[in-house]
Amino acid sequence: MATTTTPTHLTLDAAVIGAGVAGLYQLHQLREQGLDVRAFDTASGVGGTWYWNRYPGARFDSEAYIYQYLFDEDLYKGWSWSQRFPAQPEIEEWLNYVADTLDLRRDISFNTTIESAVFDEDRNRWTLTTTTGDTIDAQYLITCCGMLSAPMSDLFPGQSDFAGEIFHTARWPREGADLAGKRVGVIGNGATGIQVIQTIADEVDQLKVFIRTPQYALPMKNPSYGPEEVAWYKSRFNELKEILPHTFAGFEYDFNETWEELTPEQRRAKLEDTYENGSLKLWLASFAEVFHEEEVSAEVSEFVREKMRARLKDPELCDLLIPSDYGFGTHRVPLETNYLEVYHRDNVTPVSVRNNPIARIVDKGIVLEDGTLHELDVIILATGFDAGTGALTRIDIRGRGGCSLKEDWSRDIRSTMGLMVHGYPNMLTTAVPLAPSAALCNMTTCLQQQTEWISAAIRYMRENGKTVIEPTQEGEDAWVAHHDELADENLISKTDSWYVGSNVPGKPRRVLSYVGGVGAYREATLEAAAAGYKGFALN
Ligand code: NA7
Repeated sequence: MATTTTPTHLTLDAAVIGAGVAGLYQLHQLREQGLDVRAFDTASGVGGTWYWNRYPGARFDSEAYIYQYLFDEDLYKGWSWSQRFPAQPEIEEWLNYVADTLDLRRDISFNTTIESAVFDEDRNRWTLTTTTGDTIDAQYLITCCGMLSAPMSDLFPGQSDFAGEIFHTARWPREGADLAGKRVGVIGNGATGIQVIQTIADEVDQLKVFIRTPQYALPMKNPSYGPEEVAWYKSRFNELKEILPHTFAGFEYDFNETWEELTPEQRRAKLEDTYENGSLKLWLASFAEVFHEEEVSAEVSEFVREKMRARLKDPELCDLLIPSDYGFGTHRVPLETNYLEVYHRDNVTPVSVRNNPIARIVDKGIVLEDGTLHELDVIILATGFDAGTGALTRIDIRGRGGCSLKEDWSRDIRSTMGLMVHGYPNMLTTAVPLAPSAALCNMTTCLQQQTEWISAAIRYMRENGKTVIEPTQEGEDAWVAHHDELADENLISKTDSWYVGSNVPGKPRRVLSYVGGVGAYREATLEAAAAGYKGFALN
């Protein structure tokens, strides 16, 4: 017999969508400030990205000890990592530790999906509706939905005809998937695909990797951490707290020498040294010119190609797997462990789909445009996300005068510092376009900054008797112009990837993340606040 439940209605000061890295901290801050606040998440547990991305091989590309929150020394030191770049289960455990230590669970509604959010101009409040018809009335709507959380999973005609199993990496089954002895196809070789491919090659019977665009990949050095290493990084808490918010990408390392001031030998030594670090250091702390100057980009790209060639050896593999038509670092740089060597195995076949794209999926497998059928038991879609905008456009968000965020962003993707959008009063955003995020930022560094800015803005409003905040048209125009000016000078703007939204058909092209640096962004947001929220109207 079907059971019916009566929809509930909640009234809050603030509703937070998402219980990942941003949502947990936002909830904590606003609760500490005395607000009646609650977080909502589709998932059955905390973690956001680290709840959903439980595919084989999922792990950090940021050093674990810089990915932690830095607002509370005891919270930081109460957790010990087992590796420099730990895997998803440990990261999910850490976020559970955070939720438990801060006693956050009592203010989170799990298994709850927000379907719509409508701003009522008469009352200056938001009404959120869940997929089960519950409603939430809140003064502030705070979106902590993640930059990379709306999977691109419905991509090929015929997907539902496939007789085997299809998984998108970000919707991997909690109980795991049995790949042993199976014929498995992986579509996509971005940061995610690379982690999956290198991890499952051993386990599966046959692995076919469908490759459209090759990637520059850097080898990861991932030592285990014992008591000595843990004591070492914990002793650096104050130093890290001082450094991270001010660097280009929110990491502990930064660009500190220019290409110009070094001799060719010194440049080479620097590239070798940062490469040997086994991290993203070559990308985010060798030469900033790699993002702006074609010549530097060409030389650094060739350095990485040389390293890849030495490992791949086979010229055909080199052709297929080493990029030649875009510069190093203009895509997200993946870290890998024996990824290139995977293609030397007998059970692994790379399939180029650059000139012979995937046409459809049929009951038996994947069919390419020339009619070739690749028979498979399992298809893994490592095909990425509708980054930055997708999480919010999948919710029906209506601002002033009924304007729709989905419609607005389908014409032009705009925001004010990635913190608010003109036309959507009292909606405060994290991990949305036009702020440093995911692309060129250690996420926790950026999300701490953004949530702290939001909490401070709300405190300011309460202390000053204000109830509505909204970026002005002029304020938003100025930020968009500044963002675009920096973006247009950056070689990222010339390369196709999720960084510019080109992976989503019809998405307006714009460099999604702010490329002026995490430190510079932070200064700009703090200056606006210190000037009485310059660029925002407060009433
Ligand atoms: P990415 O980096 O967007 O990679 C998606 C991959 O899927 C990429 O190799 C794509 O090739 C490929 N793809 C997508 N659609 C197709 C079709 N139709 N045919 C063939 N190949 C396709 O997503 P990830 O999940 O790896 O990483 C996202 C971020 O998560 C990452 O940057 C980190 O910040 C964490 P393409 O390059 O478009 O030719």
